[in-house]
Amino acid sequence: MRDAQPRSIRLADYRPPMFLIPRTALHFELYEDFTLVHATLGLVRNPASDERGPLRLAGEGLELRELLIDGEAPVASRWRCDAEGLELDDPPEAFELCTTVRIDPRANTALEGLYLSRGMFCTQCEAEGFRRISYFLDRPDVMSVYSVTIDADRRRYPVLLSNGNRTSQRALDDGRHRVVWEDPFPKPSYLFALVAGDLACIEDRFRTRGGRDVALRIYVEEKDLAKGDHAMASLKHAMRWDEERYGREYDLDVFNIVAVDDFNMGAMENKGLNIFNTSCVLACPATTTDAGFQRVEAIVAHEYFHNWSGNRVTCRDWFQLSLKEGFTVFRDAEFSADLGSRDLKRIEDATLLRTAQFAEDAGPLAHPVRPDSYIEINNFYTLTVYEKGAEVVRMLHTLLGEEGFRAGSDLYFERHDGQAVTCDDFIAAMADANDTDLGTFKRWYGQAGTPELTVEDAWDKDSGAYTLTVRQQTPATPGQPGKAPLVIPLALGLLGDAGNLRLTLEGETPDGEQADNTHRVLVLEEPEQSFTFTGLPERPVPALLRGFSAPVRLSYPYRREQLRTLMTRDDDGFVRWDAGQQLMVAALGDVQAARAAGTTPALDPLLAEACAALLDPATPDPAVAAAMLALPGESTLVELAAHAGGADIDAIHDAREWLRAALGEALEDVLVRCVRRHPPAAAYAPVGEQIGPRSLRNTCLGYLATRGDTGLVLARAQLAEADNLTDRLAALRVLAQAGDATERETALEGFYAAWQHEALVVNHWLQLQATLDLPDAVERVTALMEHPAFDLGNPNKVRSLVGAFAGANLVHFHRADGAGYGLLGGVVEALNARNPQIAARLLTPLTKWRTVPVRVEAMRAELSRLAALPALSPDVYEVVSKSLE
Ligand code: 0A1
Ligand code: ZN
Repeated sequence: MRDAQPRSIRLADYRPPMFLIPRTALHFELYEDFTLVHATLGLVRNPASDERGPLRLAGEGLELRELLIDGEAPVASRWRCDAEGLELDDPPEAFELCTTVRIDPRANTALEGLYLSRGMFCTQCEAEGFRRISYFLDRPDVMSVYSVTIDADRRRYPVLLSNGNRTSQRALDDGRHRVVWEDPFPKPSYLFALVAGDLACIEDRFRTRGGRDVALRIYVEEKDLAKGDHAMASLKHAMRWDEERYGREYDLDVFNIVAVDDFNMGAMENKGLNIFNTSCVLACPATTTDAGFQRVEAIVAHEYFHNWSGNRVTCRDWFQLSLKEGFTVFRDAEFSADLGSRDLKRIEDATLLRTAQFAEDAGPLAHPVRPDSYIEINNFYTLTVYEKGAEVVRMLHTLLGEEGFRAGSDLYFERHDGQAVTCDDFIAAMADANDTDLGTFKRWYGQAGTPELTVEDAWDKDSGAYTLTVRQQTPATPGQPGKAPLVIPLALGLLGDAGNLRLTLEGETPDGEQADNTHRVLVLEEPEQSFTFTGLPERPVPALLRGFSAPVRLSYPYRREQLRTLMTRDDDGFVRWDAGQQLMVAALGDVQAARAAGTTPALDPLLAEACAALLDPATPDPAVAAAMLALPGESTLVELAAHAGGADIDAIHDAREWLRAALGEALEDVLVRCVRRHPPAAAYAPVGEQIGPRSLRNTCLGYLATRGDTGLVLARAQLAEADNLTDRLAALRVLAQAGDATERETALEGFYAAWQHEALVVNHWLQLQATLDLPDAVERVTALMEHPAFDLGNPNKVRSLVGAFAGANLVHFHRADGAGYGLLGGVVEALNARNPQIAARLLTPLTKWRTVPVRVEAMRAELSRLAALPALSPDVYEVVSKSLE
């Protein structure tokens, strides 16, 4: 908690650690009401440091019971300990430090360090949780080989786990037992993990390419045993994929995953012992949606991939977080694209980036992929570090090509195995392996803000020359008034009447033979550049930013017919989808303009015809059709409007609902036919052949919800007959949103009665209600906070109800009387001391006050109220103070 103003940590102040800790032995004595942690650390002075003076070890909330230096208690005046750690005067060049501390996992509501979740001990040490377990040099560049002994009651905690391989196990007196784990790989303290509980496990094996036989185990509560198979299959796919695509093999004899219910994030890549939020690992048709199954697969893979990109090669300091996260998100995105639909994965990622990351980059908390400073590192597990960081890695892949990129990644792993390194080291390996200079490219790591590309074209009919002029500019962000041009790969094609045109840039010789000369990656690096394509038979339609080749905003003055052409005819799935979205944005603009002028809006016939075509039985891919039929989300529209000067959330919502109803009306028959054409599969399976048709049917149902009984009848039947959560939730949403009050409450109560024993389903139930567009939405959320199903101590519940309301129910969160802000502020206040990490994360929607001009005062007032609270955690303090600046 805050006494004085929390201090900023700056990248520029990085110093190597004074001491290293090559060996760490920990002994845990776990009891119901306290835990003793005995640590024996072998410390040696770091030859890379010339710092002298006292040695500080981090430690928080620890009650020191014993302190020995080389086996002896030091003189009292030679050491001291405060709320942040332990200080030793004039430490010897090499010594053994033994400490015993008492901690209270039961009272740990912040879920950092060692805590209890549903009677199970578990840990979360990233980023700085280890200091809540023992005094340590709790920084990622101090890597140690760990030996961990765990004692606990054998009946209550039959399963005792830590990192690495289990080396011994024996019974102790008094019904207790002892297990020892040894991890041969040096690791930073943030990768330490311990679990103790009464858990069941599913087991499998994997033989690595090099012949190592690995035991795979997923530990869950007994009741969830049937829900681990999908994660296990995903893990094996990920292990094989990493061998094939990156040549990376697993390196221990066991790989354990544990599912816990109370967890601040999605999952954690602790060496050999991944800990997962139950929501990201458990899966079965009745409790998991199609998207949920895909999420489990992606997150299991993400954590597994960290074994190399993060664990074997880790970060020197927390400013380098994207070194492991950006690279690993890129790796998991490619994995998902290879196993599922590449186009859909790209569309999903581009959507996330354009809505949430662009908003972050345009807001008060904008920061570079490698931040320059922070108050609380937990606030920097952001979309910028993860998703934009992954886009930066993707751009490298685009620029170097698959082979060049792989050569760079091989060199990176080989050069830095066992080290804690920086983003510069990653870029240097990529550059060295490809004999190229990436100095300018590196600006992506240091410069915040979303670059804006403005494209103009000129056509010379006589010579058949077509010139594209591209300007780039990155807007100012807090602390960064001026920006330098970036290296931006702009992938494109040119469409003519008969399809893709061959591309020959001025000065090149036309290549008549090469089959794939219809796609090109232009490399931008100047504020303005022109590219002339020659020998074209007709004026083309430019298909720009294919595959979303860079995390930029791009503007080109497309006419609607051109968008229609791209939507139906471009080779690239992202461009086709994006053209459709732009047509919808234009149609929404028509509605808003008509409303503003007091006239009746009219549906753009071009859009209606394009949507009808997507519903045609001949449309090849139902999953892509569903994505293309989905209206741009309100958050996307708000972000776009905010960029253009300020968003009117009520007008956006009204226009979007009008368009949904207009398309529902115009296409009612086709929509109904499409629903009937895609009946539920005989037996649910989360496979592409079923997910696509299901998604298309439920998208149609969403439109038909605007058609009174037509939609309600279909939804009632679907809810009654569904054998899976995806269909149940889609139907429930229609009934709860479009039905009358009796229908709504009956359906919601019936659903709860049927599923109240399944926590993850209840989370969906909370989330669905939090995002209903009903006049009393705020009151409903407030009432649900008192429901027995809600628990302020469980981050999943808080996210499902309060996070979903503030982040996705925009009109009601921004209600004119400020009740939505008050609700969020109240929860943040309640969580500030209890779980600061979650409190600070929840605040994000309130920090975007600049985007909503008519609510500036009310939003700032709530932020100011929070800022004035006594004992604000550094987490909340940082978000509140920076967003008020
Ligand atoms: N490294 C994990 C996610 C994670 C991040 C931070 C945490 O606490 C602040 C916990 C977990 C991942 O990328 O999956
Ligand atoms: Zn990660």
